[in-house]
Amino acid sequence: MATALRNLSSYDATKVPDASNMCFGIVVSEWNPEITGALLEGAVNTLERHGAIPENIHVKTVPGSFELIYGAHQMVLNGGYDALIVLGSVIKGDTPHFDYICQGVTTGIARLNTTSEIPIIYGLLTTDNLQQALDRAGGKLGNKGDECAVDAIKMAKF
Ligand code: DLZ
Repeated sequence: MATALRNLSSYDATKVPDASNMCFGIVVSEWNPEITGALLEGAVNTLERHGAIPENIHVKTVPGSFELIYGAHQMVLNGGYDALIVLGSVIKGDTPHFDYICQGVTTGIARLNTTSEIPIIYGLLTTDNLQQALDRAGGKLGNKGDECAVDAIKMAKF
């Protein structure tokens, strides 16, 4: 379903497990910081809304979305997490770089999900322009960070 048909911050709260005993790691990219900062804020607020305590939400930053793979892998190796979330924003430019980064991150995180014992939630916005990213980072289509937090709680309980 296209995101345009669905608000990323809308969900049935009665279907979200209690997160008060869960520990989460979040890896966030520094590229497009107005977007990734909003994604992070949404994710943290939503985790806390469902009971996660701030001490059990560990945030690490990486320079760009491509580094989300390494960052998530290191957090898996560190251990102690029930679920991880990666957050990034890749905005299409004039060269094929966009496609390589998106493909690389998607493949890397997908692979980590099959080799790790914890779920890694994919919060990478891949948009044609800044406005589409703003729309999905707390704008008219909600916040992808909220959606990732809900998915992280559900998958931690899985
Ligand atoms: C190089 C690059 C470009 C062009 N665009 C983005 C982007 O829109 N979003 C993002 O998160 N990162 C971008 N990067 C940086 C790469 O993800 C990566 O950090 C560098 O290629 C170094 O590995």
